[in-house]
Amino acid sequence: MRRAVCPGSFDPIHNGHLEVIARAAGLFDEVIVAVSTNQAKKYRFTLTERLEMARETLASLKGIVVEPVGEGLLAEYCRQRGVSAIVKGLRSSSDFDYELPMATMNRQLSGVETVFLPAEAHYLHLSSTLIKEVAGLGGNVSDYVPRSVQRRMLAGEPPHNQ
Ligand code: COD
Repeated sequence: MRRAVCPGSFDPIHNGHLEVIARAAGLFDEVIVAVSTNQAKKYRFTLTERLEMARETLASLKGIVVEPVGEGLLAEYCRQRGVSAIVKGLRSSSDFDYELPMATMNRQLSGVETVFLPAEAHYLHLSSTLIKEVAGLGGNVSDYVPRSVQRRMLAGEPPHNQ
């Protein structure tokens, strides 16, 4: 079985993420959507909420598993789970500059390859940060996030640390 991982904070998951995950599912037998937690980061949504939003949104797609990933090395997680590829979406050359050293390090650490998928043009500008800013200022983000995310954003909960 060829298994890949799509890692991210997904705070929250948005249509740019979903598009890349769906394309990854067409390339691999199983795709793990690995929702990360980093104590140094301040999240808008709890880990439980980020997992729920991803699971609710991806429930209808076959071959996709959503699970939390701890603070350790992603390369080690891939080795333990028999993951042969990390799939990342690329929006820009700055994404590439940021991702390339990590891809090389991950391959050297555990042999896992990184597969880069060019972001869909319609979602090139999307980031979780921008979506939170627009929604926080009262803008309509319904074209950019799935319903389960929109619902939670409208509920307007305060920031969390986890
Ligand atoms: N279109 C397409 N793809 C997109 C878009 C978009 N509009 N926006 C984001 N993406 C993709 C990117 O590939 C991104 O990597 C991924 O979605 C997740 O995005 P975010 O913002 O949810 O995730 P980040 O950047 O907060 O997550 C960072 C990781 C957890 C992936 C990263 O920190 C990591 O790999 N950590 C593991 C720790 C580790 O092993 N460190 C050593 C590295 S060598």
